[in-house]
Amino acid sequence: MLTKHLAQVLDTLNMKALLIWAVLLNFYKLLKTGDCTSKHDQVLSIQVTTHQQADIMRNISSQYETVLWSPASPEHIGADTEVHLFVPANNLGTVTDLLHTHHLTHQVLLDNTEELIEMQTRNESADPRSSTSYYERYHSLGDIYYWINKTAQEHSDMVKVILIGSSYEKRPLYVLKLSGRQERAEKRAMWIDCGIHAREWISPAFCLWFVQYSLNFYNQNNDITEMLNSMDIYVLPVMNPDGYKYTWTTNRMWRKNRSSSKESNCVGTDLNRNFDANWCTKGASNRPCDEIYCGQFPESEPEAEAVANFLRSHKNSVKLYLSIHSYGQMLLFPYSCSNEEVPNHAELFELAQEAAMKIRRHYRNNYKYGASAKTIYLAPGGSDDWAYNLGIHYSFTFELEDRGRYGFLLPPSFISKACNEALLAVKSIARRGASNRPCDEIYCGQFPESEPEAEAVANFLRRPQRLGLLESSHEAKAPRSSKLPQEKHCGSPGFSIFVTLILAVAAFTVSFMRHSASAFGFAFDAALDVLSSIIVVWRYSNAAAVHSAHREYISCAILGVVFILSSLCILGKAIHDLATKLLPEVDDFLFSVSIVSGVVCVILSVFKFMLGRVLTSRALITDGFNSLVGGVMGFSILISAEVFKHDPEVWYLDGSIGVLIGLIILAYGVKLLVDMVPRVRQTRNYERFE
Ligand code: 9B3
Ligand code: ZN
Ligand code: ZN
Repeated sequence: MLTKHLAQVLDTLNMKALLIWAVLLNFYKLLKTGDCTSKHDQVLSIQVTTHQQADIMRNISSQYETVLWSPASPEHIGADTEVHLFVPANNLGTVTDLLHTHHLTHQVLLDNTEELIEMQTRNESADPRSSTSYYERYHSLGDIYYWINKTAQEHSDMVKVILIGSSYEKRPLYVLKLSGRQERAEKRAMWIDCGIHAREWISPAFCLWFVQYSLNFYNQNNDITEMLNSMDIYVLPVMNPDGYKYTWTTNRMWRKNRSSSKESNCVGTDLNRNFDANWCTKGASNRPCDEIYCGQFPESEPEAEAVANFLRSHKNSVKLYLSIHSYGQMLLFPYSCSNEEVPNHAELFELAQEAAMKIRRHYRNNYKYGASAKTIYLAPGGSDDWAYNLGIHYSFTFELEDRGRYGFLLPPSFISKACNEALLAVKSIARRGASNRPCDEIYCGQFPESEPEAEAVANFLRRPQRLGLLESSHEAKAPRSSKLPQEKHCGSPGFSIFVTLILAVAAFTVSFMRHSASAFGFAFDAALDVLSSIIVVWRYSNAAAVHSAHREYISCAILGVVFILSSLCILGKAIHDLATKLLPEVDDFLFSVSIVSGVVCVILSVFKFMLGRVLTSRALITDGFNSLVGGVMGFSILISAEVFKHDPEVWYLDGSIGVLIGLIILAYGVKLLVDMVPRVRQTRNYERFE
């Protein structure tokens, strides 16, 4: 006995020692990474204030083996520039010493970029518990080609694949053409390209996100449906496949394409300096080793040439050009290549402003906007300027998230937010840009959130991107997650579940005490309500799930089954009561219970209907219907008891209402199943592609 105790005490002591040891070890690590002798590659943020410092910074970034993240080229470094510089571990000491001697203050933006990179390339699909969808991960070039094929096959009615050319290393350049099922004469078109710059991984991720969202929500969501019915959308997911591949295999920081020539040992041309818009003037470089090398002549690069050829041959239909880049959070429009204002500057400014405002309102995120030359830097040869001069007078370049916190190494957990906010901007610009007049018959999508009250409710629901039920394991894996903006957990679905649960218990008690068919039906329905609320919480459990048509359909199908089951119970009980000629007993207690539950259920149902309408979610509307039925049942008890009091002949009202409601629920459940089962089958491959 004593020895056992002793052993226990010793064990605890051991544990304590171990704990202290571990704490000390971590402390040591912390101290070590705090100074500049990190063994890891880092990204530094350096504040340049004087012209002298700018000179020094330009020298450092060009003479040492570093990669300039921001600005794109040393020549854009001036006094008052915040420079983001990637420094490999072996150069870190030298570079930071230089910074110190020249009184350049710096901050470590990212330590251990290797780990971040590893996190981005990890194939999570192997983990079945992973709750992230295909679209919340980054994908290799091979995966993306596979996805293009698969998407076109599964949506052959809406998607066509067009081969517009090939890259320098002879990889195909595929464009997805999305069109609604409505034929309209003289259709306008929108062009979106992603992945001009290899290291900007969020850009191709956005193109994939955009395509899946459009296909899933066609005929589900008014603005997407209108957008696709009124115009064809050409999506080039990866404009620079060679460079993109290179960032996966060799150098994550690569920007240009992979072309080479005999004149130089350096590889790559900046595709966004290779277009014929003041080509290779100030803001581009004619040195092949530079990051903003403009190439040998305009459209010398096969990737730029292919895009230019395609747009030239479609310039009558394409009214809107969008090019997706990162990072910096900006909505830019021409010109980049000159300080001149374009003729419709005011209109483009307004469009960008409105889009930025929506992002701020919906996602609490700030995007800068304006003409490129004044907003970032003077840069000639860009695709947006060229497209503008071709006659596409709605031409934009988006710089997606973030503003430098992770830069090009934006963790996968940020993909959904970055894409959703950009999608909002695309929808906003497309709605007005597609027609010259603010609102004409060709396209004036009636946006579901035009009513401010509805929008406020939607924001409320959208804000907590993870409601907690499916809290994903990968969030824990993400480093520095403590510094991520914390999303508040939303108590409202939980509250709804709690309230209905109490009502259900109360109603069950009442129904057995008072032998009321309606009370029994109500009780069952309240229980059902709890279940359906849980299903709806699951449906919206994370940002990607919000856009998952598959989840929507599964939720509805499960609700259908639940509806059928409960309708059978309600019918059974009601018919039994009618057959045995059960008389409703009446007293104050019964009255108050029915009033309270009826009112609560009706309020809940109104709330759910409103949300469901705003989010165009059938699952939510169904859930609202469910609550409404609960409310009706509550009042039914009240009414039938009241009627019975005045006219004892009418004893069957409660039972009859029970039968009626049972039949309605049954019909609704069957309809849900009939509608949803084929759709669940259709969409089941969406989220697990590989
Ligand atoms: C550059 C140009 Cl040339 C343009 N027309 N629009 C935007 C930019 C900025 C991007 C670039 O290519 O440097 C930022 Se990644
Ligand atoms: Zn870019
Ligand atoms: Zn909205």
